[in-house]
Amino acid sequence: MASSNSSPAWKALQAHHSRVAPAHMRTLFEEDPERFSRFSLKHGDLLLDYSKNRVTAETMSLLADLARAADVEGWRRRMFAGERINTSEDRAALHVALRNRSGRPMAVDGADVMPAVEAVLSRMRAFADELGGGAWKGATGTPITDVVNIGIGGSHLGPAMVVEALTPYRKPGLGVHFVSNVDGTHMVETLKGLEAATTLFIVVSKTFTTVETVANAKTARAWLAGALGEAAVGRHFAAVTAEAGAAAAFGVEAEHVFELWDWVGGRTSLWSAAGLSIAVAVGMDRFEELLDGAHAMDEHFLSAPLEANMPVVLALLGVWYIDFFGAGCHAVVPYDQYLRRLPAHLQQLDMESNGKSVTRDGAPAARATAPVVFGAPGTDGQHAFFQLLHQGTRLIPADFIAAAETHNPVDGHHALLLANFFAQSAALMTGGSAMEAAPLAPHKALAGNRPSNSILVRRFDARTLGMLIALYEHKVFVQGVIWGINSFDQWGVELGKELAGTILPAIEDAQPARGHDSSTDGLINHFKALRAGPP
Ligand code: G6Q
Repeated sequence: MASSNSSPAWKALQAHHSRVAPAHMRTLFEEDPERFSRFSLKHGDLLLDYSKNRVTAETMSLLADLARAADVEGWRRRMFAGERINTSEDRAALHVALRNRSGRPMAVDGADVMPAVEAVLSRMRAFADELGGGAWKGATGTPITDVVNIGIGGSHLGPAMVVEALTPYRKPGLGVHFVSNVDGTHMVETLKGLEAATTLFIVVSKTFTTVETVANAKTARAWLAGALGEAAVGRHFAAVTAEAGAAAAFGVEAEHVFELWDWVGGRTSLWSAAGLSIAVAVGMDRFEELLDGAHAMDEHFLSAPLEANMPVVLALLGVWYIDFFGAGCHAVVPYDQYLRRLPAHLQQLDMESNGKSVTRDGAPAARATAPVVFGAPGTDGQHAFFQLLHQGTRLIPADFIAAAETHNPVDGHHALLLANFFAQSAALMTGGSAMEAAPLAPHKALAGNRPSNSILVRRFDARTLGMLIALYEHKVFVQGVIWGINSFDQWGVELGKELAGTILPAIEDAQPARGHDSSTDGLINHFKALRAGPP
């Protein structure tokens, strides 16, 4: 049971909040020289410094009480036990099995899923080796040089983010591209410069019904068949899906279909064959290092006490700001160009998982849930939205993420980058009054007391990246538990998938649109008039 607003844990935090909210972090640091070591955690090469938050030891202890009252430990056990915690879809959420490197069985409905997981991993290895080694020949007998991943949402964001993040580990000679948008531009621009004879498409769709993916897959097939003939399709398509029949009907040969299971949610599927493009891009050894890293975070999440549990601590800090300070946003700023797509991945993970206003049992949520997650790489973000972080009227907690080693050590750039990483969180925390006389003084003053977490790793490699992504997955899960919501369904997205289908006939119909609201009819009819050309 999630604790209600009137539960002792919640009330204790409310009372505590009114006492600590006015405190400035600058003072908290002055009062406690040990604050950094008291409020930081380390697991492997990953350090989480959460000392620049508006918390005291008592805050953290009361927040841990809240987690206990919400039975975070029980839900964690249920998730790892493969129970059907995704109640509205009556499914387990067992993505942790995909990176279970412990040798222990993991079961859904009493059946160990690990043999099937291992079997798919070894098929992925064979596929990635064959492609990477040039042994996979297209229909004309030439090796494949380019792979195009077709998928959207969870079947796109994670793999695309990881492939880019692991650019330094890319296999030479093999281009990996991503097409997600139903806007034909995405496919057209991607296919420019590619040769059908040397291109292979991986269609990733758990359902194999997603309109965007099916449309893109059909366009890709037509392009391929147009160049090489229908008979060539089999050598140039693979699929990752829970619906093998639909993939076969599309024309993908059975030996090129990789299985997904209903207990794998889209936004946590990059660890499965949905990450096939990752395995192709960096090789299966690296892919398994990614799994190893995630597994290391899973073990930490399972075993560390709540107070010293990184995902739990991050989750509780988020709840603290969202539900007690009224914060509505959360910024994610990776100080690493290769992690450019991380904010988009975390945006989906967080907002699709916890962007809910009803609890598991269908009652209205008693408190605010997921924040608006946004971000951009540092230092670019500093020149875009940081002004608002420093001086805006809203409190926006931020996560800063950086590595001690760069993959590209050129002319002091990394020191400059890291100097910004350290300086920004410090400035947000301390603030500063301007050495300026009126009237400019108020404009230049930084109030400070703006919270951030800093995550510092040795180097962004596959293992560290796996840890980092799993850290956020579990953070989001814990927050869902505290809010009493099901983090694993996405009915808003499902509904959205159907909406365009009802409009499409009105667009294609020669008659003016009618019967929708007047705005929708008006827009469609104006669109038709524009498309028809000048009157
Ligand atoms: C993720 C969501 C959603 C999904 C896409 C693609 O958790 O469920 O983003 O991944 O809509 O769905 P398919 O994989 O079924 O095409």
